[in-house]
Amino acid sequence: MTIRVAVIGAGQMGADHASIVSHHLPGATLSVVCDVNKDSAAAIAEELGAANAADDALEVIARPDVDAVILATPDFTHAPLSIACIKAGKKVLCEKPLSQSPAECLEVMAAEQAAGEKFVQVGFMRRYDQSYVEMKNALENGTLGRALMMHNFHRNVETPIDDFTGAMAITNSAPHEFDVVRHVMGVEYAAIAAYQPTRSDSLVAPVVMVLETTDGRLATIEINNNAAYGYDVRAELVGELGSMSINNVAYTRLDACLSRSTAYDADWRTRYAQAYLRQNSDFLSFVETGVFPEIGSDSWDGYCAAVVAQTGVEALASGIKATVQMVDKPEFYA
Ligand code: ISE
Repeated sequence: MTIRVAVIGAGQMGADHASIVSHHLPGATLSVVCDVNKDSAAAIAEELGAANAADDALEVIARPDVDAVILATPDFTHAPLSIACIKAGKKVLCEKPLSQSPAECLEVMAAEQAAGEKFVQVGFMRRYDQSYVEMKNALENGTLGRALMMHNFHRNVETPIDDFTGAMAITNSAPHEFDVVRHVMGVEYAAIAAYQPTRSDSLVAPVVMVLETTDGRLATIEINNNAAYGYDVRAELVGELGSMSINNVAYTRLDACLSRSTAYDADWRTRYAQAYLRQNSDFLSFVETGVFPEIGSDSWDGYCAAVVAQTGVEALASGIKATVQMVDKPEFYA
């Protein structure tokens, strides 16, 4: 039986997810494209052959011809719409973040626990990128020895929206690293410090964070949303026996005119195209089998990212290292 998928949110990411469902998930059908701007939804639905376009998210979630939902709506809608999916008995792939509010993440967790099963996969797609897969495998097979530190660089060409702030570098961009460092190293965070240099212009300056884990390891994260030169995400995992680095991925090198060069991606959508395919395929399997994907991010992961992001914003504002305070992990998410 084909899985009838509704994509809610017809912006950049919604269009990308709708295209993946339509072209790359053989067991799925793009049933509905929904957006408050119905014209935007209709344009994508027509382009991709979806049967329906709509403008009411709650109505779409309740539709009997919708088996699963992908949420690519504005961040503040993610938690309430995820809860609506849980109550409707529909699995949902929720674009990151689950919420920027830890309290809202706890509400999603409470709804899942009341329903007695997981319904929410959070769209931290970096876990599916081959670079982090290989890094985690190297750690787990003992090649690196015990992990000590992980250094992370996350650079965008320019801020995605005009009124982007240093705090948003922490709440919008850094959650990818907050999640993938936890996933690769198998750690939880105890404290975070955050710093910003001063730019000579009015652009948002980078944010550099140092995170301590509950078991004595460290992570450093640089977020630079105005790197200018290219979309450049790298990392190095340092173990007691060795280290593994993630280089910027370039599938080709140009040798011409007495020079050698490789190109950067313009943004995450092309750099992580394969990771999105893997993530969305895993989500479809989750819908078909009810078995949560082994490397997928669940609502607890969404909560952890929200808590450390909120704490990081506090640390940036105060200039003082802040303690990460989380609820105990429910057995339900063990
Ligand atoms: C954006 O929202 C993403 O999720 C991208 O993966 C990230 O690189 C970018 O910095 C964010 O703004």
